[in-house]
Amino acid sequence: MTTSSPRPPVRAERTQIGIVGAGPAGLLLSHLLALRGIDSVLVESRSRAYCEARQRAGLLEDGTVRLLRATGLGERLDADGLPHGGIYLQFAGERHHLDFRDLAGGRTVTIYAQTEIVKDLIEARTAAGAALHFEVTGTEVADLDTSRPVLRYTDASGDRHEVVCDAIAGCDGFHGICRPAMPDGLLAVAERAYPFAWLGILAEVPPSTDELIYCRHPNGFALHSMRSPQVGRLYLQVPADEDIGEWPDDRIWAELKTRFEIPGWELKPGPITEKSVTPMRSFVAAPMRSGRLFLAGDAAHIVPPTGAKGLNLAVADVTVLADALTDLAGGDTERADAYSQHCLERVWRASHFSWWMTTMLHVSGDPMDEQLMQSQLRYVIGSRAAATTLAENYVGYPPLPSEFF
Ligand code: RFL
Ligand code: PHB
Repeated sequence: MTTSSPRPPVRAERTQIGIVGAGPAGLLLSHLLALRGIDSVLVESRSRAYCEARQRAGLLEDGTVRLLRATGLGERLDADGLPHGGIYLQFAGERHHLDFRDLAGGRTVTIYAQTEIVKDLIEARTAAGAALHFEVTGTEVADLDTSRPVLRYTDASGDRHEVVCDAIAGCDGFHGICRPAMPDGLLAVAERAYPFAWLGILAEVPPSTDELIYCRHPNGFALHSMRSPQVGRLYLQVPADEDIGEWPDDRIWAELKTRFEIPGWELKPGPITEKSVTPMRSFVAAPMRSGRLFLAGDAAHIVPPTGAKGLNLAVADVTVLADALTDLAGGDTERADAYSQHCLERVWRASHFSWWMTTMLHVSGDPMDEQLMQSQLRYVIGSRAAATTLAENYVGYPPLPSEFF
C-alpha cells in the first residue's frame, strides 16, 4: 500500500507580469518594467550563484550599452567594460583590421561579460526589493488565452504558488517550458544545425591582442576574445560531437598557436580556468506571442555565436516588450499585437548575419567552399561597401530604438 503525502497548500498571489527565467532577458525585463512602475514576479530554476557564474556572451552592441547606461546599469560597465572600435579578420595567413568607428558612423562595441550584466541586474533588482525567486521547481504557465494568465511554481522551501498575471514573459531560454506551452500547431520553426562546435576557454593571461581576432585557418575557425586586461577568452572550431576529454590544455594552446600565429605576433598561453564545448545552431520560432504569453530571447531564437548577437537580441526583445506591456497595462494593445513582427525583423537580420559570419569563417573541408569563402573575405576587406555591411551589422542593425534614451 502506498500513502500519498497531503498536497501542500497553494498560495494565491497577484502581479502584473509573470516572468520565467533570470537570464539577461528576464532580469532586464523586470528592471525596465519597474522603471515604468509595473510590478513583476520572476522565477528561476537555478540558484543565484549559478546564474551569476554561467560563462557565455561577452560582446555588447552599441545600443545594448546605451540602454544599460540609460537605465542605471552603467556604473561597473563604464568602469570595467572595454570599448572596441573594430575587429581583426585573419585568413590566408594575413591579418586585416576593420575600423567600425570609421565604417559605422562612430558606433563601437564593448567587451563586458554576461556574468557581470547578470550580477548587476540581480543586484539592482534585489536592492529595489523585487520579487526574484531562485531555485524554483515545477514551473507552469496556464490560461494563456485569457486576460488573467497564471504562473505556478514551487519555491525553494517547498511552498506551491499560483500567481495571477496580466501577461507572462517566457524568458526561459532554449530549453524552457514557455515555448512548448504554446498551442499545438501555432509555431513555425526554422532551424539549422551546423556540423561543428566551439571549444571555448577562459584563461588567466593578458589578451595577446587589443581587439578581437576572427581567424579562418585550414584547420578551422579560431576567435581571440577577452574578458578583461588580465583574462583571455578564446574559441576553436571543433567537430560537432567533440569530447572535451580529447583536449588537454597543452593541445588547446598548441592548436590556438597554429591557427592564430603570423610573423611578428605571438600568442601568450596561460592557466586555463574553464573549458567547454558548445554546439552551434540557428533556430527561430514564430510567432513570439500567443494570447498573453510573450517569448523573448533564447526562448524564441538561437543564433550561432560567431556574430555575437544572442545576448544583444535578448536585450532588443525585452526593450520592445517593456514598451508593449506598459501600453497593455493602460489598456492599449497595439504594440503588444505588433510585438512578434517587430522583434522578428531584427531576429532575422541577426540570424542572417550570424549565419553569414559562421559560414564565411568556419572550415568545411570542401575545396569549393574554401575558395568561395576566401573570396568573400577578400571582398570584405577590399570593398568599403562590403566592410560597411559587416560593421553596421556587428555594432547592431537597426540601431536599437528605445524610449529610455
Ligand atoms: P538564458 O540566458 O538561457 O536564460 C534563461 C533562464 O531561464 C531559466 N529557466 C527556467 N526558470 C524557471 N523555470 C523553468 N522551467 C526554467 N527553464 C529555464 C534558465 O535556468 C536560465 O537562467 O536566456 P536569455 O535570457 O534569453 O539570454 C540569452 C543569452 O544567454 C544568449 O543568447 C547568449 O549567451 C548567446 N551568446 C552570445 N551572445 C551575444 O550577444 N554576444 C556574445 O558574445 C555571445 N557569445 C553566447 C556566446 C552563447 C554561448 N553559449 C554557451 C551558448 C558565447 C557562447 C559560447
Ligand atoms: C565572447 O567574448 O565570448 C565572444 C565575442 C565575440 C563573439 C562570440 C563570443 O562573436
